[in-house]
Amino acid sequence: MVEPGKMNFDKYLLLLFPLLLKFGSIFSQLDHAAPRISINLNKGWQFTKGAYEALSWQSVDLPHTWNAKDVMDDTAGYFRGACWYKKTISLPDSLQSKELFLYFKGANQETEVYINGIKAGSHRGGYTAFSVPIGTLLHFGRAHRNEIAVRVDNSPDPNIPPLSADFTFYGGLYRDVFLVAVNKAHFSCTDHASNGIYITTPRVSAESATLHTEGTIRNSSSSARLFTLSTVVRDAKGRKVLGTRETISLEPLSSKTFTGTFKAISHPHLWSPEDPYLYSVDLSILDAASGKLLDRVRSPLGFRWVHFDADKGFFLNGKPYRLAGISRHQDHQGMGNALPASLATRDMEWVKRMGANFLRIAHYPQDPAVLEACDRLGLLCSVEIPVVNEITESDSFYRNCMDMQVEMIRQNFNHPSVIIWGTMNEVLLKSHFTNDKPRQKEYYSHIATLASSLDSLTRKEDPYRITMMANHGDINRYREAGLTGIPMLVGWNLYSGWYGGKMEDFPSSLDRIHKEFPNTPFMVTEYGADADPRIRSSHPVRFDKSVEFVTQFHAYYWKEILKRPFVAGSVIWNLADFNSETRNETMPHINNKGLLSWDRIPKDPYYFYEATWSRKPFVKIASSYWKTRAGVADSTGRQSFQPLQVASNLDSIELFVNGKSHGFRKVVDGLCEWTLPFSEGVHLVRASGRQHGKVYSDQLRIDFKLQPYLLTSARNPFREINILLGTGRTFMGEEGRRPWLPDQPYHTGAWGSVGGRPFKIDNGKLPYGTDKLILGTDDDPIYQTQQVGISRYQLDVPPGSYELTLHFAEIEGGVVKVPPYDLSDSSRQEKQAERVFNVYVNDSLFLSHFNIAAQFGTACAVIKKLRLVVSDGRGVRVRFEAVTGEPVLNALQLRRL
Ligand code: GCB
Repeated sequence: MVEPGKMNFDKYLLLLFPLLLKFGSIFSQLDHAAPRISINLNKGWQFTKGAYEALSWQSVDLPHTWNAKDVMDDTAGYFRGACWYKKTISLPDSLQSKELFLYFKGANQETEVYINGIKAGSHRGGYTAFSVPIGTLLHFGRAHRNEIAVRVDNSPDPNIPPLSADFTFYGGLYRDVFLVAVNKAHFSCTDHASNGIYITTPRVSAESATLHTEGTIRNSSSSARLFTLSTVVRDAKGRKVLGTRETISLEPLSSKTFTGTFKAISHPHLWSPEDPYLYSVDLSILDAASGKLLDRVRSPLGFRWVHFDADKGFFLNGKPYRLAGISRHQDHQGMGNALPASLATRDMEWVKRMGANFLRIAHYPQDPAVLEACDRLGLLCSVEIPVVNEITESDSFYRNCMDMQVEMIRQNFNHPSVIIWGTMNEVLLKSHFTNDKPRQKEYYSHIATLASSLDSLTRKEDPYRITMMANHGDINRYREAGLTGIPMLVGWNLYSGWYGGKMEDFPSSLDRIHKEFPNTPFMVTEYGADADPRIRSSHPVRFDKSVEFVTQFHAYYWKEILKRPFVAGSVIWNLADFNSETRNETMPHINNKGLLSWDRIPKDPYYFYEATWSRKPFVKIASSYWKTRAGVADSTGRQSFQPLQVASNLDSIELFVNGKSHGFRKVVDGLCEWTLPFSEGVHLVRASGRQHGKVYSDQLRIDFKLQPYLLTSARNPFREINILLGTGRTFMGEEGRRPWLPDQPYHTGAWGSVGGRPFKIDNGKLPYGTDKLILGTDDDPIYQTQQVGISRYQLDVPPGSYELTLHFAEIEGGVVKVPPYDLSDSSRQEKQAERVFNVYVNDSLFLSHFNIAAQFGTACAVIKKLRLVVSDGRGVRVRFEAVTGEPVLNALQLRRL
C-alpha cells in the first residue's frame, strides 16, 4: 500500500487537523473527490502494559515505545512482553463505498489488529510496514464509534529475527499509523504493504534512459469495469516528459497486473549524490467512460546506473566513485525508537552535511522518511533485514526472513537512492555448537542455505540492484561456511585496533581480502571506535573511550581506505550513539561509536569527516563539546598548556585567543593542532582561514579552570579540585559541568596519591579500570577506575575550612555480564575482592573498618563527605590503613568553603 504521499497528507491533514482535534473524530471532514485519502491516526490512543481487560489505561500519542526509560535504568533488562493500544474513531457514511486499510509504518515486533473486537490482521517483524484491510469490520455514521485495538508484543521469539544484536529491541507502535481510504478501483493495497507499483530503469546512459512500470490494479466492485491507466513522467520542474494511456478491463472482484514500457527518454538528467535530480511518475486509474480519477500514486524516479568492480571499486553513472558512508540506528535519547519522522529526516541532513554520499541503513529497514530524504538529498544507500549474529534452524524462522526480505524490497523499490539489498549481518558472530564440530558444520550449512535463498529471492525480486552480506572480521570462518561466494558484494565489518589487534592490521586485512577474493567486490561495511563525549585524554589509548583516540582512529582508517581503489566503499559505524541495553562501559547501555552523541551533538570525528569529505569551505574548532575545561598550571603558575584541534579543508588556519593570534598551522589531512596557554576564566577562541579571498572562521567560548600546581599559590588561590584515580583521562561529570582531572603522584606543595597502582581488569581491552555498570550514578567513569593499595592522599592546601569528598566503589567481584561484542558465551563470576580498611583524615579516624562490598555491594557508587579545618600548615592528609586486603580510592574532591 502506498505510504501516504505528501500530496494527500499535506492537503488533507494540515487542513483537517484543527477540526479533527476539535471534533475528536474524522467525521465529515474529508474531501471525497480525492482519489486516495490518508489520515494520520497518531493522536489520542490509550495504552496498557497489561491485558486488554486491564482497568488502567494511559493516554499516549504515537510514535510510542514502552521502553524509552527502562533501557537506561540500573536494572539489567527491559520490558519484553505484550501490551495493548486502543483508540476509537467515527467514520462518515460516505467512506462506506471505499476500501479501508490501516497502514502501520512499523510496530515491534508481533502485532495483532482488532476492529470492534474482531481480529482484522497480524504481522510479524518489527521493522517493515504492514497494512490491514478493515472495511468490512467498521460501522459508519456519526452515531457509531469503532474501536481499533492493537496488541504489540516484543517478547523474544526464536522464529523472528533479530535474535540477538548490539542494539535494543524496543517494543511499541513506534512509527506512524494511517487510515487509508481508496476507491473500489485502486492500485493494489495488499502486496506486502508496497504501493502496488514497481518502477525500473533497465538501461540508463547519458544519452538515453528506458523506463519500465509494473503493478497491480484491483477492482473490488461487483461489476466488470473499463479503466484507463495513465502514466505521466514529469521532470523536477513539473514539466511533462512522457505520458501514455491504455485501457484495461477488469472483471468484478478481480485484480490484474500491468506492465508499461515507454519510449526512451533522451539525455536524461542523471541522479547522483552531487545532483540528486528527481523526476516523478504518476500512475493513475481513471474511469474509462467518464474520465473520473479513481486512484493515483506518485513515485520518485531517478536515472542512474551503478557497477561494482573487484579491482576498481564502485562506478556511478560510468565514472569511478568512492562510496564514503555511514550507518544509522533509528533511536534517540529520551525517545527510544519512537521518533517523529521529522527526526529521521534530520539525521539524513546530518549525514549529508558531513559530506557522506552513502548510507548503510543497518541493521533493519527504517522509517520511510529516511529513504525519501536519501532520494531528495542525494545519498546512495543499502537496506537490509535484521538477520544478525545467528539464526534459528526452523522453517518458521526461514519463512519470516524471506517475508521480511520481500516486504523490504517491495516497500522501498521505487527509491533511486537504494542500490544494495542486504541479507545478513555478522551471522557467524555468535558461536553455536563449538564443542560439536559435525553439528556446527550442519548449522553453518543451514545458514548458507538461508543466505542463498535470500540472495536468489532478492535477485529475482529486483534484478537491477546488488545483493550484499556483511561479515565480521573472521574471514576464514565465512569462507569455510561457504558464505563469501553467495552475494554480489561482500561487506566486511573491521575493527582492528579496537576490539582486538592493532590499527595496522586494518590495511593488511584490506589487502588480504582483495587477494583472497580477487573476483568479489567488497566494501568495509563497518569501522569505528567508541568515544564517550565526556572523556578526553592527552595520552589517548585504545578503549579509554576518549574522543582523542577515536579521532586518531578515524583519521588513520580513512587514510588507509583511500589508498586502495579496490575498496569500493566504506561505512562508519555509526552516525549517532545508540542504545544497546546489554552494554555497560563508561556510559551504560550506550554504544558510543556515534560521530554524534545520542542527542545528536557532533563529536570531534564528525568534524574531521566534514573537513575531509565536504566540498564547502569548512573551519571548525573540533572540541566544541568540551567547553568547560580544567588543567594544571605550569611552573609560572599562570597558565596551563592545552591542545586545541581545528578541523578544516582550507590550506592553513590562524588561531586567536581573546583576540591575540597564536599563528598559522598548515592543515594536514583535515586537521591542525595548537598547544595553547589557558589561564583562569573565559577564552574566546577563533579559528580563521581564507580561500579565494574569502574568510571562513569559527568561534568557541571555553571556560577554563586553572588548577594551581602549588596549592598555596597566592596568585591563584585554591578553590576546588576534582581528581580521578587510576586513570589517564579527564572527565566532564554532571552533564559536562564539572571537569575531573587525572591523578598525579604527590609532590610537595601540590597534591597527589602515594603508593598503590591503577586497577586494571584482566580482559585484554581496557587500559585501566573496569567496564562494570556502577549503581547509583550517571557518572560511571568516576567509579570505574581506582588506585589499589593506596597508602596516602595528600593536598597541600593553605589553612582554611574545606569540604572533602571521597568516592569509592568496589569494582572487583560479582557476576560480570558478557558485553555484546565479547564472543564468549556466558557471564562469569569474578573473584570477590576482600578488603577492609581504615581511613584517617588529618590524623582523625574517618572511616573505620570500611568494607565497601559488605556495606554497599559490588559496583555501587559510595560517597563519603566531611568538613574540616586546616590550621596546622600541613594541608589535607588522607591516610589509608589496611585491615584486610588492599585499600582503594576511586576519586576525590576538595572544595574550599
Ligand atoms: C558490529 C555490529 C554492530 C555493532 C558494532 C559494535 O560489528 O555489526 O551491530 O554495534 O559491531 O559497535 O560493536
